[in-house]
Amino acid sequence: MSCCTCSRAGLSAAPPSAQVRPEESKNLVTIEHEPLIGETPQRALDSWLTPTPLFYVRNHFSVPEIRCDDWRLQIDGLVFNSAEMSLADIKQLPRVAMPVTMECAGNNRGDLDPPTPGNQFQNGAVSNAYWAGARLMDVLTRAEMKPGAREVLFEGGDMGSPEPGKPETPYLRSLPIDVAMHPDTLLVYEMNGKGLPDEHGHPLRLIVPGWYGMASVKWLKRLTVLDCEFEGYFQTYKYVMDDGSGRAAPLTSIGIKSLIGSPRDGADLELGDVCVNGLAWSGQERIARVDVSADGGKTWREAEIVGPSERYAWQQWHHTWTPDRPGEYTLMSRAVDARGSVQPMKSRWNRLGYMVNGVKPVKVSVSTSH
Ligand SMILES: Nc1nc2c(c(=O)[nH]1)N[C@H]1C(S)=C(S)[C@@H](COP(=O)(O)O)O[C@H]1N2
Ligand SMILES: [Mo]
Repeated sequence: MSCCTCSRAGLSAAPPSAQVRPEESKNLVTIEHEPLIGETPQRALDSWLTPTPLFYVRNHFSVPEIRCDDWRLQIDGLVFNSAEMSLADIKQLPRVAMPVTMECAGNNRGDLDPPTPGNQFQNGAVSNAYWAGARLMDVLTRAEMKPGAREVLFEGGDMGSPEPGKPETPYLRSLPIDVAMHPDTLLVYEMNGKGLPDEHGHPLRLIVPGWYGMASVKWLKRLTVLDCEFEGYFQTYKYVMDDGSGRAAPLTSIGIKSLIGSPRDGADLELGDVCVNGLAWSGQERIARVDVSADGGKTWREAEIVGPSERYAWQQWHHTWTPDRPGEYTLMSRAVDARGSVQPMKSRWNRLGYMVNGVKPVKVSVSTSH
């Protein structure tokens, strides 16, 4: 088997300093300027760590102006020790660092048929970074939750009216206690080895590994321990799978998914070895296998798993495909995770356009070289 050197060239197993290649130090693919919503450009998806300036941004409101010196994290609700912590207090807690892939629940919404309202994301509302901070668990343990605690509510420092006619609200989301107390749920102050940039939640954000991005509240201001299930705009009305049957289930963990980074859809290729490569991820599970089809899903070949394998980060893969004659081909990739979950061939259509994780075809044409 011939070896694809192209996919290996982009690999870097040595975090945390993300490498920004000069030709990539451009911009996000902007969907909205204010509040800022931007996708990672397709060309950055061949790098395991997403360079910080190209990490997708999804803001519901304007980025709040926060001065580090004045900033405090307020901890209250059903706890014995209400407290205010400074950034220095949080940095004194044991430091944890890990790579985590974050995906917006609306990633690939633009592929749904019939279309659904909302940002028409293509592939790029997903990125991978090295995050560092303290365990939320350590903060909650110091606060000592009272019996009856059920959820922790997180308040962001941003606010506004989420849609015309709705009252102003901060960005608010809650987590069940067991998720909040999980040792991998982090309060992070560093991204790819540097302080958090303003648009990614400076000075402190939550990272809930394996969950869709909406759970990872930015610009954290307040944690409140609750004895009930929180209801709110971003918890109850958005980020729920609503298939029209009347039962809308809240989104939690990222659905298994893969994408082909190269070749691109519509590419003109020459007969010979073709390097097919891409990424696969599945919330909290490692990717066990990725299969590739060059005939629209009739037959599949196992791709080679390459690069770092980390629990919460996407997995790079590649496959050398040698078409035996010129023509039009439909390439597909399909991932399987360590628990045996298989990426669905088709996404489950839902009213708000979330969890679009179906197999995504890439059409290419192959001609003889001249
Ligand atoms: N405070 C606050 N936190 C937030 C959001 C927001 O608008 N405000 N957006 C959420 C959504 S929907 C996603 S997908 C991620 C995006 O994080 P990023 O902009 O750092 O990529 O942040 C989440 N946390
Ligand atoms: Mo999102």
